[in-house]
Amino acid sequence: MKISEKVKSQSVDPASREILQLAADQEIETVWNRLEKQQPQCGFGELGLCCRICAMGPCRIDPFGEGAQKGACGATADTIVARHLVRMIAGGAAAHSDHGRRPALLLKEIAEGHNQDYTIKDPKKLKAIAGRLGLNTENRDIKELALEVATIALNDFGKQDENTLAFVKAYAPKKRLARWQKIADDLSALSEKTIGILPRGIDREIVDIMHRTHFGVDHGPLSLIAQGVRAAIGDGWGGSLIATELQDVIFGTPKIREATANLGVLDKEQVNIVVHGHEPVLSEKIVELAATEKMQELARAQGAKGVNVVGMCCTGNEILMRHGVPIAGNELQQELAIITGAVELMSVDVQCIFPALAELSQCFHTHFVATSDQAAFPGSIHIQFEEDKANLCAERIVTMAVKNFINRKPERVQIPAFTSQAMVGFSVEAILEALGGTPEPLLDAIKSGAIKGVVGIVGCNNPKVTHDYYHIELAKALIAKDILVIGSGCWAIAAAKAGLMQVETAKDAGPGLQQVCEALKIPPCLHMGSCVDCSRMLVLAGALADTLGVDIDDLPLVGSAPEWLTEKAISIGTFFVASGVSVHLWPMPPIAGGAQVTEILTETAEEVFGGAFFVEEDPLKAAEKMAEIIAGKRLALGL
Ligand code: CUV
Ligand code: SF4
Repeated sequence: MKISEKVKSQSVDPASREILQLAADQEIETVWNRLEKQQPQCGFGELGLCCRICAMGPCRIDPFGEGAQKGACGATADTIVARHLVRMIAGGAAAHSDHGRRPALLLKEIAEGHNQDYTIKDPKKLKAIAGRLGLNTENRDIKELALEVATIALNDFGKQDENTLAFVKAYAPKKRLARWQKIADDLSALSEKTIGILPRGIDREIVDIMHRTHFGVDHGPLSLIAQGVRAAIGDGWGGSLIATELQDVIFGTPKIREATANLGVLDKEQVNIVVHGHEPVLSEKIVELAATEKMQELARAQGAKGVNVVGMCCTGNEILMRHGVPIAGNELQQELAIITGAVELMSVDVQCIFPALAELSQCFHTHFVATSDQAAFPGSIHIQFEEDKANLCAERIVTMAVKNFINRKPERVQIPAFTSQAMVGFSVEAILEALGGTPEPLLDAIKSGAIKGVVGIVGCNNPKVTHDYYHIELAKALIAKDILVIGSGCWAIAAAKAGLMQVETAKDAGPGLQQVCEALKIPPCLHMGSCVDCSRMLVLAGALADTLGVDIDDLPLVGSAPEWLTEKAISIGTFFVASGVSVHLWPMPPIAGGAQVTEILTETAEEVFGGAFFVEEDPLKAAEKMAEIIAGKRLALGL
């Protein structure tokens, strides 16, 4: 198939290119076409200079200094930019944390015997969490312990006292906790206004943002950003971490395993079900039910060879990490999967799901099934998921997919013949196990310089930039510099598809990293999971810091979101920076209209937290800059 230059500029992924070309030839609309129709996009919005917070607005600030320099209420450019930014953090923290609430509620239901469809698959992890929280774990009934852990987690969401979240206290390194308190004290003294950094309640910090960004409340850029940081810490070390930890308890902690990635995992001869979204609660059940003899038999009765469940985006990452379920693609491949004509059913829950999928699926035989009470998609089929009837719901969905097989139009089926093998499942527990039980070997490799440092890459695709190009080029440039790359979300899927998660890829790493990878039989890029699993990276960083007796910002670590798109990515970037890890972003976030906000994020943050944001388009230059940051940290550590 001949691929046009235009399609080549849209994606570097060969499977995606094939389907994009097919879509172009058949005039099937995708996100790229719709984004094109949005051009030129609003310059005020791009700079963050548009405010719609009250009905005197929308107000805009003239970035050239000629027209209006204040909103009708008198809000300055920096106020408007900061308010908008922290509302993005609130959105991201809310999405992650509300996700975390689910496994917390489910664990409570299981512990109390109210849910028979789920069990506690990893009691060892439950004990480890309970131990961190300071609970007595000796000779305890597992359900009793589960109830205590779930109660503490749920309390962290809704508690009203001024104390720091129990999970933050239990997981963040001691030095960082003390630092956050000191930062709050210093900033309060400096501004003569109380400023808090340590989160009190996961939900509360998000509500606090919505309150203080309401018309006529907080107008101080620093004060606003500090609250953004507080909510982001409540996300990373709170909501996201609770999601990860309790999902591990209920579904099992990921172990290292082999899996397959890219659209080629769709099977011409089987019923294909794509699970897309974020929460594993239902997708786990779909995987389980699809594998039953009853469903496989039903599939054979329809003329299919069986039922093939594959993942997409972060719910895909969840079942990939825990069961090695193949992953069909990342965010920009959600439409492409349907355009292959081989998907009988796509089941979605929450987050990162294009509403366009409803109309698109109607052009094919695909059933597009929404399942969450929080997420409606006009034009979809809604099958309401309820946790206490999980098996029934999953069976309904799988049956519906199987029965749809006869409606497939073979002449419309085009499955790209591209797949890659990937070694996945690098939870902190799995990494430590690969290292022989302690972080010492990794620290030794860092000390000796075999590994110069670690970069965590996260997040998203964005059709404003060539799909997967930044993810892959950045990772390749880093491993060549002996920098170990870890990561999650859509980056991890991009890396898996590009073959970067194979032990053999170590040959493309620098000599030091190559040797370490070959000795440990691990790839130079490690898949740590979904977006909420960014908390795994925090936990790993905390373990390294505590073992060395230093703070996280002393370590040679950098973060990046090179194709970021969602508000969640902004929250992730913020909790990395707050934890002392500098973060690279591309594309440019909507802050350039606020000089003071930009300075706080790119300079002041460095002094305060030991990490700051930086923006760079060129992945090679970004890798250079990361290597510089790492070299600086190594020097300061005396390495
Ligand atoms: Ni949660 S948040 S586009 S699926 S990583 Fe992918 Fe990952 Fe960003 Fe969404
Ligand atoms: Fe305009 Fe102020 Fe209202 Fe924003 S809050 S829309 S700047 S008047």
